Amino acid sequence: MSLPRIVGKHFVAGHWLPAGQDTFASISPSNRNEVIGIFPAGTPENAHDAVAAGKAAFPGWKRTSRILRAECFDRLARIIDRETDSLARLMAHECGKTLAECRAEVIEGLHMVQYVFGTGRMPIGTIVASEIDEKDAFVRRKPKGVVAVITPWNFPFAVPLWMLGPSLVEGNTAVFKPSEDTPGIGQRLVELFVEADFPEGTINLVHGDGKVGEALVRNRDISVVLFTGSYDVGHRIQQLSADFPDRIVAAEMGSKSAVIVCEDANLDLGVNAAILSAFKTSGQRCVSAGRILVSDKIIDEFAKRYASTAKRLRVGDPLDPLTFTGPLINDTAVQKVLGYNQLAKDEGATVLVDGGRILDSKLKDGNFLSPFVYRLEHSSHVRSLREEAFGPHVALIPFKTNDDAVRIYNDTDYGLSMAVITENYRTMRLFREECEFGMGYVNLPCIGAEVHLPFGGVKKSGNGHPSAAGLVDAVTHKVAWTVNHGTEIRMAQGLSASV
Ligand code: UN1
Repeated sequence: MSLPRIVGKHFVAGHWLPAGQDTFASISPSNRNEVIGIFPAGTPENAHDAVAAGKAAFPGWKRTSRILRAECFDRLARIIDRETDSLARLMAHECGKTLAECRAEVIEGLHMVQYVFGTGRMPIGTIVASEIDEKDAFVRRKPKGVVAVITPWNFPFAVPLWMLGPSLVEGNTAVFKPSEDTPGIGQRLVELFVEADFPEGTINLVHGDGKVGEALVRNRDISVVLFTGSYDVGHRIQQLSADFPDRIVAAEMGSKSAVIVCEDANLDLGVNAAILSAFKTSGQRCVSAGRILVSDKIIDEFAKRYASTAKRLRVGDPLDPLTFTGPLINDTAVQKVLGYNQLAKDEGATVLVDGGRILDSKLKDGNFLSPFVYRLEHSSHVRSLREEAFGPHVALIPFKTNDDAVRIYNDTDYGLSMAVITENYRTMRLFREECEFGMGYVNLPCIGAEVHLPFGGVKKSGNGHPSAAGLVDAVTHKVAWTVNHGTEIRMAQGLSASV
């Protein structure tokens, strides 16, 4: 059943602005005949107005008691809880993730809101010692100003909340630009902020593509850019931001995450973890595994079981409770994955499951792809083992020793997520210490992070703190505050105070 069409609007300084001439449509990835809504294509002027609104609201919001700021999030939590089902349904229609996954995502967003509310009455700085006994020294945090929140389609509700939550509770204001593939759920989220009574100008929304994103990034009144998305866009944001000396860019970009299945692995658990890592969300999580490294002692048996499980995964309608995974987000994504499937073949892969477009009559109007699984020896110049396909495309790569597995794992430009399947604590520790990653898992898939943990990677995956609770450091400026309780000046480092 389709949903009523959304009338898209920007939200600036507490007002919903009707669309002008230039609009774009949000189309369901399950059925290209289903229009979710029509949205205004943001202009540089819209971006400018939204930043100006955030700037105007900043002084008042910053001075509002932290506890009152946090209480807005308590109201928001109750509204999200009430709306869980309708949000999940809209999300499933708009981004094609299964209803169960969409519910989990709404709950993940809710967890962030609850976490942020909880921090309202928690300590917000530290008291440190001074060399001089009459001096008290404090580390305090100040909000940085207006934060640009630029988010992807694949977590259109939770990722914005990971960013907006810590930003706003710390006293910043925000301009939010949702992905142009999921503007409907982005707008719905802002409606909930409005209902929760966040003051005018504290949260602003502009719709549109890279043009409006770039206008935000070029605006000197933006103090922080929080970004999750592709490496190319993230890198462009970093380059443009180099012109602003005190701007922080926290970027979470690509990955070629992996599961490492060791010789001693519990095979059932290993197969399950590797299937979830590669194919949940059709491989479209930033943490999805594009590589399964498997000990050469067990790879034959592992590959047999893995391929037979991958073949029986149900790809289909996200609203059908029996579906394991839904479509890809759009045709560009489909073409990219098909290109990597072909590349793997050209690079000498042994194809174990030859996935591709699903053309059966019920799914032909959507972007449905079945899993593609192949086996290939590691070698540094093999592109399909290094580059991100962002879809249901996964390599099984044999390794001889655990040290080889470390070397193979690290041999990409990325470093986001890693899971190791082993019963041996020394093995586990080796991978923890030697692999380059942001999120590490043992006997689990390499997806499924929780909001109170840091989230972000290294190398071309970004700079480690764009999303989830660890973000507080990116959206605040730490200040040292030192007070003398003596009646005369005494200096640290033995520095003379006599004049
Ligand atoms: C993302 O893929 O962009 O760790 C975020 C996970 C989710 C978040 C993924 N909690 O799989």
